[in-house]
Amino acid sequence: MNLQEIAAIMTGNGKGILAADESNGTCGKRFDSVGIEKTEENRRLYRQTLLTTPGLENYIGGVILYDETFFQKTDDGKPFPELLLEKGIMPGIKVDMGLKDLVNFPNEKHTSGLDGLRERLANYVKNGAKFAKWRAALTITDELPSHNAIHTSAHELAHYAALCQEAGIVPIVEPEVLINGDHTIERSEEVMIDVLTTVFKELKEFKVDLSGIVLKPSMVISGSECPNQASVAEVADKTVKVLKECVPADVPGIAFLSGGQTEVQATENLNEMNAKNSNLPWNLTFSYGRALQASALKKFAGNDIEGAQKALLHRAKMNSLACQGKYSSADEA
Ligand code: 5MM
Repeated sequence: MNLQEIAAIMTGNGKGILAADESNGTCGKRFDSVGIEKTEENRRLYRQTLLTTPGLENYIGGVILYDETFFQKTDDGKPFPELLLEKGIMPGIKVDMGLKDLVNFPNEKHTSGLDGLRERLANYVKNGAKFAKWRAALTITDELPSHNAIHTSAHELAHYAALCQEAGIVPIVEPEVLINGDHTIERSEEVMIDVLTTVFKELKEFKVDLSGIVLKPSMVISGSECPNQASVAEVADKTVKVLKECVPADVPGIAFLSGGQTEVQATENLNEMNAKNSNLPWNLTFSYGRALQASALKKFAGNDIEGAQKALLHRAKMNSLACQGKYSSADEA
């Protein structure tokens, strides 16, 4: 499979991506919130529940895994990447090694993990990975993000993306602009334009083939503490406007992160974008973690495996409808 074929499976035909790549630390926070003990076996059982959901392949074209999960197996001994490939779902791997403090820039981070990445990618490819993911995270205040934080994050993303393509797999390029803070949607728009412009400049510098990447951005949205929350229509209009301005048409797919939005909010915003814009050059879809898993995790915590799978399948279906602009709140019933 070439890069374009992989990206089409991940983001085309009304399908999106399940982000199940929480590192052990982040997964631990999620487990704490519902009272599940943080053990390797519980993480395996939870991920097994998600990945063996009957019918998942109707709505999900790719699943992002974390290193530990990538090498785990089902109860009957099948490696998770193999299970996904059999369903026609692309297995992916988070390859960044997390956020670190950016020297001389208090309260800002950059992403670690470039050292040895070429060798790590070769091993993941040998074990079935078809795509990878790398997340940068930028904080909004009146002054931040700094020019240097944006530039450093974009440069690291582009270097990673070039290494993925060299290894024959699709890079998900994830420059997250965090929702935390009391900023307005206008400030979010301004920052997003700066971030995406810089990311595409750096991707060009690294000679990355844009037809073989998937962009995973945040939506243009009000800060979580902003007293005047923008409406669904405003989020959709501003997000699509910024993407049209910054993202070249060669990019095959844009798969949003949910970034702290509720399950329904993330679906409504995505639906509005697709319902109002029929001729976009890229597939506009989802790569949600919390907004696909929140209800499923609660059911799993209550030992209701079937309920967890039903909840995941429901959210995946709602978001698949949203990719096509066909979702309505009546579908939630
Ligand atoms: C922003 O987080 C990504 C998307 O998840 P949400 O839709 O919940 O925002 C997600 O893929 C994230 O990158 C992974 O969960 C890994 O996070 P950590 O914190 O473990 O690196």
